[in-house]
This record gives sequence, structure tokens and C-alpha cells, in this order.
Amino acid sequence: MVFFPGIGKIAYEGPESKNPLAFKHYNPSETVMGKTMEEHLRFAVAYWHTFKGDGSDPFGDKNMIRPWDKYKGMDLAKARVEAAFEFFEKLDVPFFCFHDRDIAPEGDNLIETNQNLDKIVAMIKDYMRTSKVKLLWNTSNLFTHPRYVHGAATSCNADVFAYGAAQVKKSLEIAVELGAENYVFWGGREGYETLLNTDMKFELDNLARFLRMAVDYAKEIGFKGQFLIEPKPKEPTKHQYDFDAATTIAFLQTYGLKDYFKLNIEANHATLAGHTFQHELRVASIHGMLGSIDANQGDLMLGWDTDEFPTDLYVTTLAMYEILKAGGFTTGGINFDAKVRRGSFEPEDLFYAHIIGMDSYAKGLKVAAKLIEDRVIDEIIEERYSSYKSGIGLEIVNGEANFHTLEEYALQNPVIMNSSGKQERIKALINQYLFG
Ligand code: XLS
Ligand code: CA
Ligand code: CA
Repeated sequence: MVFFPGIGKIAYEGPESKNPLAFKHYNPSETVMGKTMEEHLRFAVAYWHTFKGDGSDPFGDKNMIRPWDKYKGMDLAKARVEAAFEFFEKLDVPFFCFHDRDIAPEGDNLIETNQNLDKIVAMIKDYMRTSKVKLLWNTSNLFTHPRYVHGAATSCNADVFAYGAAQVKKSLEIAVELGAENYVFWGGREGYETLLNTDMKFELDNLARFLRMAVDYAKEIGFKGQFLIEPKPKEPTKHQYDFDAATTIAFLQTYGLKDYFKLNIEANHATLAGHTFQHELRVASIHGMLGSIDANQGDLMLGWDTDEFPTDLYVTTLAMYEILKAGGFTTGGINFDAKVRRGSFEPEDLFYAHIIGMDSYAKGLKVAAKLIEDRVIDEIIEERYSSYKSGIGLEIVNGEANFHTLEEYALQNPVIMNSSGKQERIKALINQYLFG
């Protein structure tokens, strides 16, 4: 069955095109800094929002028009796979991502649930044989089912810890089976509401135990992909343990797990944490832990995770700047963890949404590459810290200074001159590159 009739392959038509079903900036084969756009950006479609999102919110029932919704149970799961591969091909994306429960429904028990998964995974594998689409990452949904009410790895109930482990074990086997390039841990309900009933230290110890077991099992079954942790400060719990990049890195370091993980940074989670996306990317990058990104955007007037498609060129440019400066993606990519608005309920809206997201990142890539090639920001930073290139600054950096020599220097140097940070001048420069 054709799920998106009337829509052909989305092609690059250039910035002047008036065709809403064409790329204006994303030109997969165009070379930027020695790699094609397709190789740089490594776009992925998120199965959950695009093929399972139904538009419901706390005030309204589901309203999305989705041609596959006429099916039920396993037939629905199969129809979604067909729709998904039709969508991937038409959009010409190289990757997709899913949670275990996105692709197949739970059965009456774990055995049945895993059998359901096996059937769908076999079907996906078949599609992957004839398509160029690959699995960027998969993950386990350890948050929707009521058993995870108190978390999974950080649940107060050991039976839940065990169930979560069994679920991740199966997901890692699927990762091997489908050749996933990464495996993501997002701590769905790994957090707490109140310390009045929570042993925080014990829960963090358990989270580390859980991750250690995952590392061991991945090694045992020969999973070669990269493990990623996705920070988020709140929602669904009030205090999520993987609050932001810095908190997650400190946790991994404390438990001796740092070498086995990188981070999957989501734009909307960054802003929920009170950071810019660029800040989170930089923190990950300076620790050598920038793995992959979930591309979306929040609404600063709303306090929750709105998961909108990314359209803000300033943000995509600075994100691509961080990614290029970090050496580009290796196993990671740009996953559209984003959903169309409730008012955008027609199937075609899924295409418009991905097209603006892909174009926004493609434009961001081109501008970021120019900023790097012209050394615009590099020169500003070099100049700003130039006092450390010679004299007392160089002595500080080389470890030749101490409080005695610094006091002596300060006593002989009573007049300190500072220079302007020129933020507005720099932003004007970036605007010139964006609009130029
Ligand atoms: C939820 C998260 C989730 C992860 C994967 O806020 O973004 O979708 O990306 O479990
Ligand atoms: Ca995400
Ligand atoms: Ca999110």
C-alpha cells in the first residue's frame, strides 16, 4: 500500500524554489569542507513522533490523520514499517531511530512481547536490505508502562530493575541484528519527586550498576556501536538524574564509566536546563564526549519539552559550528526528535516539517563552515586571550608562576587595561554570514 500518495522523492531545487516539497538548502551531494552534506549531517527520522505521534495532549484526543491507523495490533505495527520506509525513501534520509515499544506492541508477557519484536525486526531487516537507510540508534522505552512508575534502573523495586535490564538486553540484541551505529540511554523516569521517600545515593549507585551491566552485555554479544546518554533536566520527574551534560559527565566519571559513553545532546533539553544548545554541545565537546544530537527546538514561553521542528537558523548555525569544531560526527547524526504541531494534522505536514528541519541544518552547516574557513570566531578568541601568549600570561600557562611571582608582578603593574568583549560587533558579523 502507498501511504503518502501524490508525494514523490523530495529533491534539491535551490534557495529560489517556490515548491514546498523541495529542499532549498539541503543538497545531499554538495561538498562542504571536504565532505558531502549527506555525510556531514547524517539525518535521522524519529519513529515515535513521526509514525506513532497522534496529536493528543492533556486537553485533547488524538487528531492526526494517519492512513496506517485503520490497522490494529501487529497489523498496525507492520503498516507503520511500510509507511516508515516509504517516508525515508521519499525524504531521502540516511537514518532512522526507534524505541523498542515504537516498533512493536507489548504482548501479555515478556516472551510474547519479545516475539512481537522479533517479527517486526525481521521485517525491518528485510526492508533495510534493499534500502540505503540505516539505524542511527535504538533505545528501550523504560518509562511508558505503569511498571516504571518509580523509574527503571533507579526504581525502589528490584523486580522493576530486573525487567528493565531484560528489556535493554533485548534491545542490544536488536541493535546488533540491525547494525545500529549507536545505542541511546535516556533516563525516562530516572529521577525523583521528593527526597522524603528517596535514597538518592542508592539510586545513583543502581543506575551505575545497570549501565555497567549493559556495557558488559554489549561486549559479550559483540555490539560495536557507541553508547550514548541523553541528558534532560526534568519531565517526567521533577529532578532527572542526567540533568545536563556536565552532571552526566560527572556521574560517568564518578562511577568509572566515562570511557564507554558519549552524549546525545537534545536542543530542547538544553533550554529546559537553562542552557543554550551551544553550551551543552561545547561542554560535551571539550570532554571529548559529543556523540550525536536530537534536533528540535523548545518554546521559551512554554516551560515544557515542546519538541518543535528546528527552524531557528541562529541556533542551527551555532550547533553546526560546535559539531564541525569537534571534528564532525563519527557514529552520531542529527535525529529529528520533533513533532508536528497538533494543528498540523495532515500526512503531508510530516514532509514539510522534515524539509524545514533539514534545510535549517543544511543552511547552518554552510554558514558554520564559512565562519570556520574565514577563522571569524577563532581570530576573535585568539585576540581576546592574547595576554597569555607572552610575559606573565605565558608563565601562568607554562606553570612557571606562583602566588609569590604573581604578587610581585601585580605590585609593579598597578594600572590594568581591559578590552571590550565586542559582543554586538561579533553578532553583526555572524548576521552578515547568515544573510550574505
Ligand atoms: C524525551 C526524550 C526521548 C529520547 C529517547 O524527552 O527526548 O524521546 O530521545 O528515549
Ligand atoms: Ca530526545
Ligand atoms: Ca524531548
